Amino acid sequence: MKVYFKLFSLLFIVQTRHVSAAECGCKTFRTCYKEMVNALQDKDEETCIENASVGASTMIVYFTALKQYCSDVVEVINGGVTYDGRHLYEVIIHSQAVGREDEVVPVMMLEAGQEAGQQSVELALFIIEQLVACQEHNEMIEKIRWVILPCTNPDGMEYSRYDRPLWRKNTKAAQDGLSFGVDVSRNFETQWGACERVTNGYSAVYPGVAAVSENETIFVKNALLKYKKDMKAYLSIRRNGHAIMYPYAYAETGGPPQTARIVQVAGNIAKKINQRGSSIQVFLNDSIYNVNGEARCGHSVDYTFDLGVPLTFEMRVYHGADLDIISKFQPLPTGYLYSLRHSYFSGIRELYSAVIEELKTIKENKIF
Ligand SMILES: *[C@@H]1O[C@H](CO)[C@@H](O)[C@H](O)[C@H]1NC(C)=O
Ligand SMILES: *[C@@H]1O[C@H](CO)[C@@H](O)[C@H](O)[C@H]1NC(C)=O
Ligand SMILES: CC(=O)N[C@H]1CO[C@H](CO)[C@@H](O)[C@@H]1O
Repeated sequence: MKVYFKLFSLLFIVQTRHVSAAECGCKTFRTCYKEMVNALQDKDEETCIENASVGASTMIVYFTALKQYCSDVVEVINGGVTYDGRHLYEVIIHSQAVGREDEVVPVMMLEAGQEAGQQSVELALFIIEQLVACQEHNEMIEKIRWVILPCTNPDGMEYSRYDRPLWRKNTKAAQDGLSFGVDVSRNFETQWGACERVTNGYSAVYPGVAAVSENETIFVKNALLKYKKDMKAYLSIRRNGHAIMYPYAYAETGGPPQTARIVQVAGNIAKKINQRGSSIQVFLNDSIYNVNGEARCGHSVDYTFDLGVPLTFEMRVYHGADLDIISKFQPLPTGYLYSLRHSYFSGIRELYSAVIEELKTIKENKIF
């Protein structure tokens, strides 16, 4: 059995320095977060998550600290275990509005890292930081219960981090003991068998022996089923690209009425991200099928859409290989990744606004 545990000290050692609120990109720190940052700093740990090198042990340190200091607004659940024994985390962020304890709180789920790599996981951790650390986003966590699955393929992430940057599967050994890895992003049950069958376990897009055969898939599916009743939006964040994409992945979309709304919201998100004008490329909005130019089966966004969640998207972030090529020819502007990260967060805020707007419309229609 292959074991890819490499527990280096992954958090950079930094010199003790005074942390001002602006440092983690917040206008005002929440009190619990300020205390947490000061405590981490005393232990010479990196204090803003976006400065740390993202790995499985970064998450252990970060979530342990969040649980200890900010349990009023954050809950962290170990929702499963991977083949190599890594935790699959579910992070729930919500602040109870005083006097409204009985209200049903709508859920937005963000999920990252199915296709390995660190970039999407890094963005998910940054979003967690923004929601928990920044007082100015308080309304976002009062009105919505955020369920964030920040790293849904940690074995693949660690393997891609050290050995094979382009690796995109998990690392589970096949029955024959020779090949290993299943493409989690093609392992969901919606249309799992409808694409041309890949049976070669060495293929980078091997979808597994059956739908939902992987612990990672089971973990995401269980979370979706647990929250689907109140879930208004689902976003699957992946590396390699710069786009917001809507269903279907396995076929060109027809015109069910919800789809018009999805297309509209995707356009609004793209507009927000493009408005920041920070990117070297245009942030695209289109269907998953159109962007890929071919069918992708067993996709979690299609699965979630078919569960009845009204707004479901795949979001591609940080350009991937494109950025490597571009940066060979021209130096990236300073602070490029910083502003990109913040522009992606403005896209998340746009999705939040769309959900809130929809809830208002529903309420008004009930009254009249
Ligand atoms: C899958 O998860 C279960 C329980 O969470 C665990 O007991 C089992 O070892 C995991 N399977 C693999 C292949 O790691
Ligand atoms: C969204 O995508 C369509 C084409 O798919 C494009 O015409 C439109 O300009 C895009 N919207 C934004 C805001 O980028
Ligand atoms: C030490 C270091 O690199 N700190 C940076 C951490 O990230 C923030 C932005 O989120 C920067 O402002 C800091 O300079």
